[in-house]
Order: sequence, then structure tokens, then C-alpha cells
Amino acid sequence: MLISSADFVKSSSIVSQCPPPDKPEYAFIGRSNVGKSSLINMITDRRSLAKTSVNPGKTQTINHFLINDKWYLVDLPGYGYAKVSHKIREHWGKLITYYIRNRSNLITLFVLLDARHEPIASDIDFMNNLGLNQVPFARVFTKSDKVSSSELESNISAHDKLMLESWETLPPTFITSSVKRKGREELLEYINSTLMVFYHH
Ligand SMILES: Nc1nc2c(ncn2[C@@H]2O[C@H](COP(=O)(O)OP(=O)(O)O)[C@@H](O)[C@H]2O)c(=O)[nH]1
Ligand SMILES: [Mg+2]
Repeated sequence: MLISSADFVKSSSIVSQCPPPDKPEYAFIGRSNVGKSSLINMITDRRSLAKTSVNPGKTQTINHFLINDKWYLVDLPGYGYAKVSHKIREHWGKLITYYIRNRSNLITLFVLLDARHEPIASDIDFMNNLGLNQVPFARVFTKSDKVSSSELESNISAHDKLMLESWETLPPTFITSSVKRKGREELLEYINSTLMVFYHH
């Protein structure tokens, strides 16, 4: 899929401020610093569409970008940043829970996971919860340029093993590097194929 336009639409601090759910939407979520904004810039081929964070974990807004005048790409606030207060964390939880349960046009939630790390319990819990709430999601292992292929393989298989404790099948999985531009085509192909399903219903 070619990206002919990518425009910032708005930042919303509550779900009711989000643009009307009239176009298919793909959202990116993950811990602060996992590489969300970099991935959004890499996918859209815009150097600074999404701001790469200066204050990790501090921005608690939902940012909408309109791609090709046809679908939304959404940068969700990051979680798990140690320096934020309990209050901000609680606000994040409520905002995200409300967003993923109520955003009727959400096609796929991409859960970003740092390829350098072994599974983190809160990420696994988060994905298990998506399952309970029937939110379609995919995994994206980021920063793959920072690990050897054997480390990558072992981290991903540790993830798979944990997920298979509660799932019969694994979600769609992507391996990316915003620095090496890896995984771009695969992600865009996936988005394109699900867009077609949306427009044929
Ligand atoms: N080596 C490498 N660094 C990355 C990659 N993606 C992001 N980063 C770096 O990781 C840091 C956090 O990235 P950012 O996109 O702001 O993360 P966010 O908080 O999830 O939006 C920045 O210093 C980025 O330059 C990647 O694929 N490879
Ligand atoms: Mg960011």
C-alpha cells in the first residue's frame, strides 16, 4: 500500500473528543519508549508526524492521524513508565479501557513489545485482557536491529509459550525496526487486507 497522505487530525484527552468513528482505525499501544511514535513515522514515511517522546509517559492523549483520507492511525498514550504517578497510571487505565471497549471502528490494536526483552507480565496480562474483551490485536516486536537473531528468536518463543497458556492460536505477529525500516511492507499489507474486509461489509 502506498501512503499518499498522512495528516494529523487531533489530540483527544477523553474518548468522546475523538473523531467520529466513520473510518477504519488502527491503534498502536505499548510501554513508554517501546518505539510507537518512531514506528508510526516509519510506516507513514514522515519524519515527525508523531512526536518521539521528550517526556516519556507524560502525554496522556489519543492522537489521530488520517492516512490516504481513508483510515485512521492512532498513537495511544504509553504505559508502564516508572516515573509517572499512581494517579496518571490510573487515568491511563481508565482511558484505554474505555477506548478499546467503545471504539466501534477499531479494526486492530497493535501491541508493541520491545524485541530486546523477555516477556513482561503486565504486557501478557494486557493481551489476555484484550482477548477477554474480544478486541482484535496483533503483536509488533520493535527495535529488532538491537538484538541478534538468536536473542530475537528466544524472546519471541518465550512470548509464544506464555501466550499459548491461555490461547489456542497466536495473534498476527510482526517484527520491526524503525531504524532499518524493517516490517513496514508487512504491516501495510496487513492493514490493507483488513481494510478491504471493512469496505466489503
Ligand atoms: N535502534 C532503534 N531505536 C529505536 C527504534 N524505535 C525507536 N527507537 C528509539 O527509542 C526511543 C523511544 O522511541 P519513541 O518512538 O519515542 O517511543 P514511544 O515512547 O513508544 O513513542 C527513541 O530514542 C527512538 O529513537 C528502532 O526500531 N531501533
Ligand atoms: Mg510516543
